[in-house]
Amino acid sequence: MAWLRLICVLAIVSTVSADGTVPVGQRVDCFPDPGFSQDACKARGCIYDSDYEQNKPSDPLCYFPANNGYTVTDQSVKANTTTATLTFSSGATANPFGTNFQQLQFQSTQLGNALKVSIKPVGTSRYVPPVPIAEPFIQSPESLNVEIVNNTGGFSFRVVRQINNIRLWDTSIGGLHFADQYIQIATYLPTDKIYGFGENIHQNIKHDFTKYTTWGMFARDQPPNSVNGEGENLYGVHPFYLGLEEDGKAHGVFILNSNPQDVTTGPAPHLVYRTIGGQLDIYYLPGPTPENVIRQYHELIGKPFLPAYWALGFQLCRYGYSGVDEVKDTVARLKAAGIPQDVQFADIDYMERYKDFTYDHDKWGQWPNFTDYLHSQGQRVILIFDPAIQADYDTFKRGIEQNVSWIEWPRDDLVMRDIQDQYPLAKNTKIMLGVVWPDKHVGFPDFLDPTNITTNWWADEFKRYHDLQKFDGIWLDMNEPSNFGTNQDPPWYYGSSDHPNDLPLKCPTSGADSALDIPPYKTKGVYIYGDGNVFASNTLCAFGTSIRGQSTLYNTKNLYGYSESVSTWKALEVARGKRAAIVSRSTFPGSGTVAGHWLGDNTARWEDLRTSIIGAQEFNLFGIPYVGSDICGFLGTTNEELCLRWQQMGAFHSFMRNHNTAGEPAQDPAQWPSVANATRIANLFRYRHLPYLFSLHFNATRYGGTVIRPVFFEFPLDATTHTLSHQFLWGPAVLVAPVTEPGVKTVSAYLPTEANWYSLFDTYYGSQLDSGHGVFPAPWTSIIPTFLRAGYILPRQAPALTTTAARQNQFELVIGSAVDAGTGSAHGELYWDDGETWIPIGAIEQHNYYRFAFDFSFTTASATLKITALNTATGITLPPLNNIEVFGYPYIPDMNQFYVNGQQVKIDSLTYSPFTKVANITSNGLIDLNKGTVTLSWKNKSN
Ligand code: MIG
Repeated sequence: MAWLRLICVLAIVSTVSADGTVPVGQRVDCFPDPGFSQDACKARGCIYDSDYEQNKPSDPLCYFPANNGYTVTDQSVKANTTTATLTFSSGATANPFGTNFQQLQFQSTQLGNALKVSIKPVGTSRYVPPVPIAEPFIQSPESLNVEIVNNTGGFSFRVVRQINNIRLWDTSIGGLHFADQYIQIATYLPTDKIYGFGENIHQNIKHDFTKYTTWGMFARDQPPNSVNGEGENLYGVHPFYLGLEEDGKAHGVFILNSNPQDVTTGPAPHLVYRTIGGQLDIYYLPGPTPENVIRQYHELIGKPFLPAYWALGFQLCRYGYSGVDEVKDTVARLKAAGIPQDVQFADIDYMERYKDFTYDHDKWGQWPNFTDYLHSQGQRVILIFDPAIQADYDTFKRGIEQNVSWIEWPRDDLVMRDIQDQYPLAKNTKIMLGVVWPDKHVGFPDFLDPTNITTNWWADEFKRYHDLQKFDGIWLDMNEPSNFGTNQDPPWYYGSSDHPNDLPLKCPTSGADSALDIPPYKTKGVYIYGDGNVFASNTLCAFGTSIRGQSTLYNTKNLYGYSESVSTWKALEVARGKRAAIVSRSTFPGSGTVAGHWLGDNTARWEDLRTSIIGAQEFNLFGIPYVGSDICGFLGTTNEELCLRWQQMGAFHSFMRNHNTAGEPAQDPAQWPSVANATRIANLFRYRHLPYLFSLHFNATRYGGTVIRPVFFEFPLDATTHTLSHQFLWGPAVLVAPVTEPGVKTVSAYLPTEANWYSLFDTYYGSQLDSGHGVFPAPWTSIIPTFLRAGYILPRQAPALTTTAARQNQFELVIGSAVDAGTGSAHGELYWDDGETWIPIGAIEQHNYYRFAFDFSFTTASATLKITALNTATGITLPPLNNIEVFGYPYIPDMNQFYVNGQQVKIDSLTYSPFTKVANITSNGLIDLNKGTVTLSWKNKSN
């Protein structure tokens, strides 16, 4: 046995043994594509391991040697920039998917306390996404350093947290390659507590590093699979993660690249990042708190837009409404059931044969009138718009006349004449015509057009349409972009009753013109769908041109939804001129500056309810806090219990919309008395607390950061929180524990022990609860377990059936006292504005708004609530603050000793329970917030 022991010792002292083998847990896969065999592996010059372990099927058996083929041949340090020239050694393992550039330039730059590392070939310019990335001076109490290593393992670099030398990245794991169409970089990680990367379905909020897992990042019209997904790429792309280190400090890493890409996480813990174009621009953010990291990230990519206040109300949608009458009945049904509703949607049904900027004059002829009616009721309308424009009607014609830019064929001789020649308007163009919902072929606007022609045309179309009917918000679908039946023979829609047999788009699959469509490495986002899948599946050809001919979809497809959102922001401003909301299916870093997101075509299953809780938290990391799922489930048939629980949970998501696909039974909440009741209760709770939710959004717009927050963000030192996937926080102060399974009337939840918590739901309302693990009642007839953190004050407002009405109601405060030796305190704030004035991107500081700080404290003898107007607005009248509820109050307030600014005032009613320790003070006109800073105080009864 002596030899065996020796091997073990070797493996411990050195990760790389003499023959170049690498332990199974820290490999960089040399065969991420299909077709693996021993011979194929060796042909790549990689190391083959014949020792397949049945129970570890994800271990790479073909892997790169643990060194980098590049060595440092030149290095210089100037001010805050380190530059190095890397040269590829002739004997090194070659790039399996192309020829490595001989020389790379490595450059690291300090951005204040953050760091940017760029790696690109020397002497060749590479595509960089045209996304406005501010490279600000990021401030943090912590700094990051970069260290270049050049030893027998070749070049590697480390990004080190200065204060404790923790290596956030260490690329000495090997596997650096950089060819024209295959770029790979791998690194050890300091922690397996990694959150983010998207858009994918994650079963847990924390990544699983016990095995190798690869995630596709390639925008695709792909319904999420919440049951047995395998890393599918969904609608958007977010190459960003947050890492939580051993000591509770957090960092962030953002890779700015918009080509098809994927990432593998492995047990070392380590990760391997692959992209098939562009260059590596990697941003490292020092935190050190999780929320710091996210704010720093949003400083780079842009802070989230502020939704109109009404856009925080409840929204109802479905695909397949038969016409206006059905919508009318539905809205009336909700109202009769007392369910608050702010927004009614119309899906593509409203259009005349699915053409944007039209409506069906038959079944939807009354829609403009109904829109006016909804407005008279204080309600709003959001309409769907698809990006693709049918090639033979006015909107398209104006586009041609105005010289709009489109996704085009790269050369005239490639144009599919049998399609093009059908359309006089398109005949003499290279516009790449595809097929979506409309009856005839469609063109795809190039929203990255560097002139403003395309955006101006788009905005003008919205303006013309808005003149016909006064929609309020905009729903952007199909913008991956999605195209029907590409390269399919016959395409799936042939013979469909709702779609003519339009010739499908064919993209090259061989020959010189297929270099982009059939790249050497196609990424996980293509491979996962099996044989026959290519870049163009479900979309346009990779070589289709964009940026007015300067680039290709190969580079920019992942930006299509982002760029459409930016153009639509302009359209909203021009057409409507008031703040609203845009929700977009495809997103990229920066999308949140102009749009929100719904989590796509989920299915009416408990699994989907659960993954949507994770998805909403992730999109808050990604800078898109205006996010939610299709409540009750989009695909499939929902059921009473699932729908009820989903309505209850969805009431805490910023974008709260029930949506259902065509052909399924109606699932608006009034379909079942129980769901109607639960929704009414959940919505009333939501509407009551909207001033708090709005304030959270306002903060995110001002500073970046999250609205819905993973629990560990506030308690990074509490390891139990690190894996809590299905509980979440509303800002710092409210913890929500949804019901996520059938047949239960309780929820097991964890209340972080570093804090104290009060019940904010029906059971034990206002009482302090034991921290730690607990089981809480969750009947169908109340809201789900929700908790107020001690030390925080929430602003609220008496609810109503619409936010329009609720905004006129009295303000209230609920105070969760942090009690210490008979004294107590709590703090909070309220932002308030008129709810719908347009705010240009980045102009929140010039906006007309109120901000109040609330500071509460008490002693045995008395209590003081100081309200400070930190910012005041003009022309806005605030309703009075009439009610104050104090949790954890140990004394009996004396009703006859209340003072406003020192002047004694009369109180209409006061209740106090020595058992719950809740004091409730009500008085009409108690505090006039319009007067600005004010102090309320009272004395306690002496025992
Ligand atoms: O091909 O507009 O994700 O919400 O109802 C389906 C019809 C097109 C997909 C969207 C979904 C919407 C549906 N759309």
